[in-house]
Amino acid sequence: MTENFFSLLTYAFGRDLERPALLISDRRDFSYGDLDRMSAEFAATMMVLGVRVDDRVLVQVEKSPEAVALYLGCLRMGAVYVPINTAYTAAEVAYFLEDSRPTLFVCGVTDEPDLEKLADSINEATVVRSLGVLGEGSLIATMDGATSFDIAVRRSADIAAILYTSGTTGRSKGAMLSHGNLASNSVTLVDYWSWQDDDVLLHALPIFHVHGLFIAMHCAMLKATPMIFLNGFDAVAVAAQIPNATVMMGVPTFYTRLLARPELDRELCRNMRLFISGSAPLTARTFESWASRTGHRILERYGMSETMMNTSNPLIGNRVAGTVGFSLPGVAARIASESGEILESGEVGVIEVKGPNVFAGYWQMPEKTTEEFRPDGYFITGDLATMDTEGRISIVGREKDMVISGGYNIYPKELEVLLDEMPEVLESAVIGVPHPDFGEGVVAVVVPHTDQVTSAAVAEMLAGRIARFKQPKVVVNVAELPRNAMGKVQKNSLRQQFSALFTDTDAEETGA
Ligand code: MLC
Ligand code: AMP
Repeated sequence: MTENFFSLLTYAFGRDLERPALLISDRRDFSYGDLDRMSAEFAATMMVLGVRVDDRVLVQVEKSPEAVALYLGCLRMGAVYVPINTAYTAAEVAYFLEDSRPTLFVCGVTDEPDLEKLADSINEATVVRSLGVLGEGSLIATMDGATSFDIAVRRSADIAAILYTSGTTGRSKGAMLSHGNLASNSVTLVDYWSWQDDDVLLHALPIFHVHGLFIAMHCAMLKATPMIFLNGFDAVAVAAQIPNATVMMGVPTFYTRLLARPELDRELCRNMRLFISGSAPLTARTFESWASRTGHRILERYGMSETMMNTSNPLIGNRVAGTVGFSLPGVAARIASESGEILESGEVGVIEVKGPNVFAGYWQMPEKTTEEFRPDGYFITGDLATMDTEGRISIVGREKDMVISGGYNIYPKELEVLLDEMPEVLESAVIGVPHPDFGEGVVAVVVPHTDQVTSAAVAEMLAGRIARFKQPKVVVNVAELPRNAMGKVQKNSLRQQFSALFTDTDAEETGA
């Protein structure tokens, strides 16, 4: 018997292959039978291209039914799916090619020739194909029409996907998620959120992170229920689809942007059963405004690439603003000090988790993996939290130096290294401060050698080197960076100093 996660999915699809899976406004609907057939076709095609069990397939493609089927095809044939953000530049892609050593790299249509050269310079053995319907020689154009493909035998511990999550020292780490991880977390969530046979999921998230790829899609797929599949988040389009849906999952920015829409009210949400938020903190203000406008209390949950979901507010029972609820069934969570001492309820410490959802380790980084696990198997998340006497968890901060902007993680170190290379910069510190749209906005605080460092100069230096969403929204010049007695930059003090930068409209860009 196989423990391939895909066999659980096909079992669900098989109950009615005619059921709509993906509802797309400008294309035909795709049924679960279509996804099943297309995944077999992709698997057969990848096999011809040389992909074998355990080989990595690096994927940087726009959201589409074909992209979903490609993911399923990888599961089906036992290849390891490695999705990356479509906003990454070629310079960033080079790292993922180098690190994951894929047998196949599937990219967008337009960038194929450039990326083929890039891949070739890194590893000649990597085959590059665009996914596109258009490109000659694209993956779809070379499909051989196979409609069946035996599901590869996989054990629960075998790796199904690698999700890159940036490292605090700049190098991205690939979190290896097993078939067992995917299966346990999705089965738990379908049950915990009581997924219904007649649920319709409003899906406007990207599908290269765990939120959109695993949490949202797996819940819908395990019950073979439809997804309204939107390519990107547009508040007008999402609001227009709310009456057709029963569940929505989103990052807090989705909710704040929807609150700005005048049509958002109880009537618009009349068919909704559940609004779920995660990937970044949902403020109590957004929670309360949403409740009063729509009558729905948003269910906040907490997770990460390494673990998928760890905790959730209850479906039935009190959803408390500013908390992420209780550890999910089968997941153990505790709050510990830096040295690993387990703390009393109410004390602030790092959340540590253990369970069948917790990843197998970082791809080719055994030391890093060992560092982030306790000897008794708990994974150290790096998130600071308290737990009350009932087990309810509230996240209060992060031990890791990381900014979460619109649900994307940005690692200051990655930017600081580049800023410090600028001849006009003496030193820099990158921080996140409250931002009305993105939750946190990236600010580069720089100490110039002589002349002020302008936003334009920073933008020019970063162009093509890192994705635009990571780039500072504001550059601030200061005479010196605050340091403690050990000489370490005090980012808390900078965060405090510039806390009103995006909320105070009179703030000057370089006027610190
Ligand atoms: C886009 N931009 C951002 C940004 N997204 N800037 C900062 N932070 C972001 N998150 C910038 C672009 O670079 C561009 O800048 C401009 O905004 C317009 O780009 P866009 O693509 O049109 O933006 P928009 O569609 O408005 O995107 C915003 C968003 C999107 C919030 C809808 O970022 C998004 O879908 N976020 C979800 C991320 C997510 O899925 N996270 C899950 C991680 S999993 P310029 O300068 O070029 O104009 C995880 C685990 C868990 O964390 O628990 O779930
Ligand atoms: P990623 O590495 O992209 O998977 O991001 C995971 C990180 O997102 C976690 O470690 C948390 O810091 C953050 N996160 C996810 N959900 C929440 C939440 N509900 N509240 C606060 N932070 C969250």
